[in-house]
Amino acid sequence: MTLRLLTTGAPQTPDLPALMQKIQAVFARNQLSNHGPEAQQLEAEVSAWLGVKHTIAVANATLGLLLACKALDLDSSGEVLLPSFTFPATAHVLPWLHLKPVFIDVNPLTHNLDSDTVAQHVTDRTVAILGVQLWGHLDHVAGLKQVADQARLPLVMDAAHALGCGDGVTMAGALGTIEVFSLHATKFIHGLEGGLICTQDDGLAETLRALINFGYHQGVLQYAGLNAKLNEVSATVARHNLQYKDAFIAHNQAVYAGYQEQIASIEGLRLYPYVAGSNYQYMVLEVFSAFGMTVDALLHALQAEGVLCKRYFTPLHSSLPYREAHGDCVLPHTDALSQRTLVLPGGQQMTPEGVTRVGALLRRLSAG
Ligand code: T4K
Repeated sequence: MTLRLLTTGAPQTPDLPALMQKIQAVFARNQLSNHGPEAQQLEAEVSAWLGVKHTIAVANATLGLLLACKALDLDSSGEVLLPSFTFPATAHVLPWLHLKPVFIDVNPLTHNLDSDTVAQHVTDRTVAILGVQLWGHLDHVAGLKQVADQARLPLVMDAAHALGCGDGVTMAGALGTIEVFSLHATKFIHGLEGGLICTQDDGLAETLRALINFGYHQGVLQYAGLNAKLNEVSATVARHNLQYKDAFIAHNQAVYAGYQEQIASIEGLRLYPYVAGSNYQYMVLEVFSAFGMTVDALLHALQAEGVLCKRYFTPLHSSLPYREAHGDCVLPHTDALSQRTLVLPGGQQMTPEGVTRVGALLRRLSAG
């Protein structure tokens, strides 16, 4: 019997036949891009869901973050505070705008920035805080907002992981000055590729709408903008998947509970401690020395059994694009987390049998 491959990041797209009909309707309408009806509907649905005034659909979260920082018109000699334990896209937007990153260590339990640590790094050169809601964690955002408000700085949130996180009243998207979600194929809700920029600020929303459309504002070329529009097929796919958001969260939560049960008795392993209101998308596993294997050895052993996991994240401050300027940063929690963290397969592919299979493998490997 061949075992089914289980893959971290496997896209989830239920009821493909229904989706195909919707895509056919897009082609029948013949409006394939340029803020068509699907993109407009997606924006309205997300705004209503998250309780945010403006949602702007974009081609991906990386462009969304870049244009969010551009819209804020930050002083280009300024510094931006951000974590190093994140996906490279968070930091990469800064050099494009000639802004200087200042990498800050994260809390080893939450994997996210602590507002006290951020406050200690604010100087008169700081022009913005670029926080991340890593793994969909939101608890630190109110503190970051307080630090930002006190220093009169904008708070940009990389919310790539956080769509659907919140208590139903206060949701990710409505917490920072501007927040940016990802709709990449591997995300909780995907549109093949895509992103969503959220803001409560009318002026920023107007600027962003121009910046994603070459800089045109009401037909007049006002800025040196980019093309970051979301096409109609991606918007259709995202809207289709959005219908399943509650089912996805319930399923993810059950998979997480299953992994918790499987891993509880294994020394040296810890699952990321999700709190209520998460979307439970990432099955984040921390591997400590008591487990008896390095993360790389564990990845290889799992791969040999058809379980394809991924290691996240390489510290950005010591990565090639940044190390010349930032290599001497001392970020011990970031370094330690990057050595011990991987993501197990999650999402719709995971049945209870799949979770048991991964658990049994981990138990076998821990026994040496
Ligand atoms: N900020 C943060 C905090 C982010 O995590 C990300 C993206 C961004 C910003 C930028 O968002 P976008 O500009 O992409 O909208 C993946 C995703 O590509 C990336 O979007 C995501 N974060 C990151 C956490 O994960 P990689 O480098 O791990 O590998 P990738 O894309 O090869 O996918 C991982 C696994 O998923 C593969 O091994 C197999 C599976 N997969 C992937 C795709 C694309 C599939 O089974 N089918 C697929 O179609 O980045």
